[in-house]
Amino acid sequence: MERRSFLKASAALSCVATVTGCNTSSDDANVIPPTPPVSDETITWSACLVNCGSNCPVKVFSSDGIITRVEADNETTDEYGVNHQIRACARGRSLRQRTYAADRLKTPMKRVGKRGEGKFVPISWDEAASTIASELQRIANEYSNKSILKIYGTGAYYGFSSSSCFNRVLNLNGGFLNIYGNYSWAQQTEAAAATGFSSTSGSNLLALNDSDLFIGLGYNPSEMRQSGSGEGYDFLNALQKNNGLEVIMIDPRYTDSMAGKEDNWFPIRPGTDAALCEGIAYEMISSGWVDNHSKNFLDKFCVGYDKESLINLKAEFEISEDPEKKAYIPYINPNDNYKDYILGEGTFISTGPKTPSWAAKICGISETHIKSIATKLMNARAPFIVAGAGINRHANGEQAMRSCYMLSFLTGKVGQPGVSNGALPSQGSLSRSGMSGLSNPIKESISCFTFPDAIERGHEMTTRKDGIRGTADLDTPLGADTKAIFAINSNALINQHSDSNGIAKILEDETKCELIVVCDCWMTSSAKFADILLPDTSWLESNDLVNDSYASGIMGYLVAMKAAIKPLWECKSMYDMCALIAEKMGKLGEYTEGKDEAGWLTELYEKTRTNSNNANAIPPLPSTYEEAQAQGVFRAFDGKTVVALEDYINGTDTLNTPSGKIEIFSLELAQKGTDWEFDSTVKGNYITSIPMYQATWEGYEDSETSEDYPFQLVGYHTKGRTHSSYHNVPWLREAVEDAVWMNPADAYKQGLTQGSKALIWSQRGTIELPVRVTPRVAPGVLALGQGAWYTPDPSGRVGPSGHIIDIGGCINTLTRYQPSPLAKGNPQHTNRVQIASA
Ligand SMILES: Nc1nc2c(c(=O)[nH]1)N[C@H]1C(S)=C(S)[C@@H](COP(=O)(O)OP(=O)(O)OC[C@H]3O[C@@H](n4cnc5c(=O)[nH]c(N)nc54)[C@H](O)[C@@H]3O)O[C@H]1N2
Ligand SMILES: Nc1nc2c(c(=O)[nH]1)N[C@H]1C(S)=C(S)[C@@H](COP(=O)(O)OP(=O)(O)OC[C@H]3O[C@@H](n4cnc5c(=O)[nH]c(N)nc54)[C@H](O)[C@@H]3O)O[C@H]1N2
Ligand code: SF4
Ligand SMILES: [Mo]
Repeated sequence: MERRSFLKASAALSCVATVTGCNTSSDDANVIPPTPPVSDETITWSACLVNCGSNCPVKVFSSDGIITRVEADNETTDEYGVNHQIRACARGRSLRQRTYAADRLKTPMKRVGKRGEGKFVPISWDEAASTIASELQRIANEYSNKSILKIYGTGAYYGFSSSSCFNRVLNLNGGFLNIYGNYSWAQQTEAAAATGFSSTSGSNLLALNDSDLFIGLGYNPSEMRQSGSGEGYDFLNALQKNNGLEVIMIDPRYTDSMAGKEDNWFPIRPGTDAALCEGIAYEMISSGWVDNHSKNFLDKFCVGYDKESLINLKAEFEISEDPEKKAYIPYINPNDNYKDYILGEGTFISTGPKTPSWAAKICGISETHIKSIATKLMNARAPFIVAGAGINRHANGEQAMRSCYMLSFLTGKVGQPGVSNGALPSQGSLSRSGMSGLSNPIKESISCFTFPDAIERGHEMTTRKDGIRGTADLDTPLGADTKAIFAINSNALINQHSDSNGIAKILEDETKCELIVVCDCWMTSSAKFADILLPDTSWLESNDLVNDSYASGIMGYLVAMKAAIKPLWECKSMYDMCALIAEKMGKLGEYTEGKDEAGWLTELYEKTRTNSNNANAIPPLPSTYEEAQAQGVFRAFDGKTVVALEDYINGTDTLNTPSGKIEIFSLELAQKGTDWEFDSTVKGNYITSIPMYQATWEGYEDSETSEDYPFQLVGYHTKGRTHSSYHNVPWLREAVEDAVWMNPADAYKQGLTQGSKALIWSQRGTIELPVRVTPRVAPGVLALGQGAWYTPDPSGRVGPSGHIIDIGGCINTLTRYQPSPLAKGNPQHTNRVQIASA
């Protein structure tokens, strides 16, 4: 079929004028054009740019302007560690179906119905750009530039043409409110920084070769880092290589990272890892083992293990000339030390000793097992511990991560071969030059998760109450409500944020946020809330230079992407659409700096090519971008073993904490815990200076919700999607079932059978999904892959929560919007729910 006639055919099949009623499921496959003869196929390199931590290259076959098939990288070799293949997972391989999906956004559109209703009419690019430019100017003048917010969005890890394009436009308009943190690691970033390192600075997985014990808490690389060069493959190879390694996994679910590769799986209740770690710590401390084996390490490299260390620190700060150190003195309370807390001594007498029997009642792992984990840890020559980010995405995520980190420090072996510090494993990466987003005159920032508060009461938000950064002092208000939102490759407006029903209600009120611009490729749940919808080109229609992204395991690489096909329909690249907006603002020259997209790419390629970091890692890149596109992929497996905190321990590096040591007692947390204000009606909403198990709202021990909502619901990152991305690909919906996992004992009690439809509800909403009865989930816990698309039943059916049932099965219909105490991050794995047959 010719390209023209294909376009006609697909326009007829899809709903261009209004998208209401567009079906995004089974008949999407019909839109894929028939495969032309193979003989005239051309091959170009592209990449899958979702936020899974990798940017896998893919080979795109096309013919006569139509993509015929997509293959994973099959160049080089599959021998691990020799610049091996970077094979795309099932998602990357389904890109053809995703590119031609019926719900692709085809033209710019403006809303005609109520906000969120999903009724739009097509408009010209000229109208879209003029409206955005004039609205931006109006909102900045009428309110403030701080009223303009670009929310968190990670759907496309483009090289040069991603977030910087919109940043340039917004900065040319006088700036916008910044965001800090992310939905991935908010709590652990703060937890690790307060302790003295970065949350991604663990030993790399090559170091696992020198280890004899691996403990993974909430660590599932086989599912969340699926790239052929990714962390999951590194992990698998490390396990295969090291026969003497014992593997202990702690997770409410029996994950793909286990599947027979573990020696022991201990199913844990969500949100209770800190209790488990304290039970283990009790064994290590009360037996005298720590005193005999690790005391020197704890004294020399850490503060806060015992009272003496804090008395000494206080004395040191008192004689110091450094005003910053002096300022911390009032916050140092030597009674708040870890050892006394664990043993239930000193001021902690009323909290009791944190014995394995105490811990077992909370975390659900038996006393015997807790003792046996402690014994193994004490006996290990080189223990390698990783606390995954599943633990951080909880109401008590900050302190839960700090509690897990403690296990490594108690062994006193951090810095030695084969040992890690509990943080996520370090990864390799190649550098790629990017386009500047220009500078933003606005200095204030909010935690990305708190955008609903910024809409409702931004004017009064402060550091003390809301963790605002960049204001003059703790009580200076932000001073502006959010009036314009840009959701750029983001589904966090509705789908990926918590309490989707709650945020929908806030957004529906046009007097609050006055402008919502969404730039996406598909009609997602967030796109339905746009006032102006901008259709982006997809990756396979793009020229770009990308690197391996931020968590691609030990391999680093560059992909010189080449568009396989022309932009479909009226889609435009972000660079070009932002140029139109800049032109309407009268700032085209400042936006382009005299270059078109190809000109920028040439320049950025040249900078990347001559970057000395890359020059050391890969053979010289070809001199022109066109030549680079012909080769496609440039890879560099860095076989160097990395050991966490090695440089600090051997004295060649310092730490960034106020004490310069690993802070078991965090001075920064002591200060914030005292000075910040917390809503005391929210259970567990406080900050402590030492890691302590925190019972929280909707946690295992929450008696307020346990009767009506007897199950804990934990979300996870499923291989069927990357967040909400790829949800609309029928092949993937067939390959990975969307169902709520339930333990057979629970299913029997609730009268639910395999595959039966169930309603699951919380205080905030109801979803409908099939049940997967499986011993792969702990009793009392339900598990659900996050990212399915929020879809209130068009028939208006109301569920037991009193809300319209979400037939899309989006977990965020159930989650609570309650920023965590320190990071003000997303606690999306903390939920209490009820379930019954639909
Ligand atoms: N309950 C719960 N919620 C969660 C999580 C959880 O574990 N549980 N995880 C959280 C985490 S860790 C994260 S990182 C966030 C992620 O949340 P988001 O950043 O929203 O990520 P995605 O859903 O992958 O993608 C966002 C959007 O990008 C669009 N997109 C994809 N490709 C392109 C493109 O080429 N151009 C444009 N313009 N758009 C494109 C997609 O269609 C999608 O609408 O979700 C968070 N939400
Ligand atoms: N396939 C796929 N891969 C992805 C993504 C995706 O959506 N799909 N998203 C990417 C992104 S942006 C991110 S941030 C990462 C997320 O990566 P992670 O944050 O590591 O992913 P999760 O699946 O949320 O959590 C990991 C494991 O922790 C477990 N867990 C949850 N709560 C607890 C707890 O309280 N205690 C213990 N011990 N375990 C717990 C979960 O069951 C899960 O098996 O994944 C990335 N990779
Ligand atoms: S989803 Fe991740 S692992 Fe899969 S192809 Fe895309 S980048 Fe690679
Ligand atoms: Mo994430």
